[in-house]
Amino acid sequence: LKHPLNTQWTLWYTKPKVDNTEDWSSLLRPVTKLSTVEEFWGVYQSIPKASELPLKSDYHLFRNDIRPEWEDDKNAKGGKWTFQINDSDRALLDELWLKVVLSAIGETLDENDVAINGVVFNMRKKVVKLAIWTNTCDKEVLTKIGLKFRAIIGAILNNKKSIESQTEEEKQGEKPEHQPIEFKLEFIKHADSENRKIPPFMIL
Ligand code: M7G
Repeated sequence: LKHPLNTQWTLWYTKPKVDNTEDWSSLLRPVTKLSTVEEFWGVYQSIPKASELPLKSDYHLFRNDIRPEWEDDKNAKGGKWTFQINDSDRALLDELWLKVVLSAIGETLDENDVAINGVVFNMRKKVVKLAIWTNTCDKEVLTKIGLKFRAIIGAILNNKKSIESQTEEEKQGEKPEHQPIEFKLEFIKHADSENRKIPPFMIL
């Protein structure tokens, strides 16, 4: 028995640029298409974990034939919610990416199933970026998606923190106190993507 996904998704990979003769479009490649839950897990087991990607490479998982580029018609009027994390904990990075991917293909990010175009993982120097790409800049829609994104990240970061603090506190026989971890999400319109001086359209 196979469990179909709501739509087909395409996994894309951007390989790292080694010299300046290579432009963006020559580095970006579709890897495979996914139509069922079973196909998703099969691919997930057989490709490198997100945390194992080389510097300057990306994973992109996009709905149907939408390209993971600002220029695609379906992306042009939208933008991306982005979260940056400076942490080398591989298990944490993999969990963050997996939960974001599952929420995208499980269609739990957006009540109406229409605003999410894809999700992106960027491996960069000292930082990993996670993004959710939308086809709209409607603030009401974006707020709902942004809050879901926050909840996913918050749950994972706070869980890690409470496990770490438990072991510390246990040694001292004290009850751990729970200060939620602070972090920021920014929404950047694709139309502003090439000009990094423009402030984010929304912050959560
Ligand atoms: P990035 O991966 O979004 O950011 O873009 P970062 O590497 O600074 O963290 C890096 C570069 O890749 C951009 O400056 C562009 O040259 C190219 N690039 C990335 N994206 C997502 C696009 C795109 O959608 N279209 C085009 N034409 N170039 C892109």
